[in-house]
Amino acid sequence: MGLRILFILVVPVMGALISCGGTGGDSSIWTASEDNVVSVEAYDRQDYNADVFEASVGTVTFELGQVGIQEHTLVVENFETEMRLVVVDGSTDSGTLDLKPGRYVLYCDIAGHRESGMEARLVVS
Ligand SMILES: [Cu+2]
Repeated sequence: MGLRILFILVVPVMGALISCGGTGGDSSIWTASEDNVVSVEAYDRQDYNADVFEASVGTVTFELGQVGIQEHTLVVENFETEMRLVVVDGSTDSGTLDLKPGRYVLYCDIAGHRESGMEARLVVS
């Protein structure tokens, strides 16, 4: 009798967990917060947390975090001299750019990282 009650309770919970897990992996677009902060995380597998970031026209704040132990940077193509964020030893970094509507490319400028996948789009509208 006790086992039967346990079974009735456990099965629906497992089903709920499985269905939650199935929906988690498809969102690679990251939209800036209401104050136009784009939060980027850099992973040891040489990738960022999203393939596409979205922000609003004007002053865009970029925040870079490090997940893992590798040093990474974040720059915006054609704006490399205006902002270069660096994370190392668990640090975070942030900076701002004034951006017009358009499509931009974010990347890590450490040798080989961009080619390995540390590149993402930024859509400003
Ligand atoms: Cu990198």
